[in-house]
Amino acid sequence: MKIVVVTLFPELVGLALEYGVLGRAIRRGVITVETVNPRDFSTNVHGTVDDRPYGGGPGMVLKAETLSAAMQEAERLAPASRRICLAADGERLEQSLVRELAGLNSLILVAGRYEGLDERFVEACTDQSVSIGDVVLSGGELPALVLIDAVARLLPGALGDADSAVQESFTDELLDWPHYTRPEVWEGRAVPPVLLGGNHAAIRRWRLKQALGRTWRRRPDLLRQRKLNSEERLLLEEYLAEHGAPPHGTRSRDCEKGET
Ligand code: 9D3
Repeated sequence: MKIVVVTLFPELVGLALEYGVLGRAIRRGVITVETVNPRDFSTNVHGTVDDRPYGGGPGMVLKAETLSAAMQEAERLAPASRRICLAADGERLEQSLVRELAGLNSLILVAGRYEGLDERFVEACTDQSVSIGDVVLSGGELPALVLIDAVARLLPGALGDADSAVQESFTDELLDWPHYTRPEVWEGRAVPPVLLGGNHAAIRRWRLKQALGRTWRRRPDLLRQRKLNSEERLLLEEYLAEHGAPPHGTRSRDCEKGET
């Protein structure tokens, strides 16, 4: 997959792409990432890329002309790409969109800065606006990297043999179970004995129970979207019996979210 990032901070984007799974995917040629800097397409000697908002108010707006010139260069590098704006007011990034994007040959990602991009550029030159969630950041570069990371790990050849993008189906759409490694006791805290026994059926049941219980407690919205089979209902009941009533302040919130 070919990815072009339109950004005023190409070094920031480049640095994050050297590490971990993403770095290896790039070194292996699973993905290529290039950057285009709107600053290089400024029409005046000062390298101006932004200007004050019409109608007044705080902050600056990235100019449509320089963005569109940068976009032309990006489209020359990666023709016929999905063009995605990283913007605080975009649709929320979710794994379903990540899977869709992982099926494409190329992406152009536009990272905004300041108050945002001139809306006419967004309308005329991009296909989609994406946000990584309801949190206020100072620009689109980190969200662009989040998106690249999520997409890259789904591409064939990106993960090592030790990793796997294919989750066991029974824990799909649930939070993870807790993990432990040596020593068996750390600062008086023991590893759950079932994990030491080598009874693989019991370990599987324990992990599924933990995953269900944690999801019920922390993300009831996820459980509501997912049907539980009879084993899962039983395990969740066991979890709730074993862990007692939720702590003060959380039970009523869970109920408000529609849980029983
Ligand atoms: C009216 C309030 N504005 C500033 C407080 C809105 C605003 C403008 C620009 C908020 C954030 C930004 C910069 N953020 C992004 O460019 C961004 C972003 C984000 O802030 N949160 C989650 N996802 C993204 S993707 C791009």
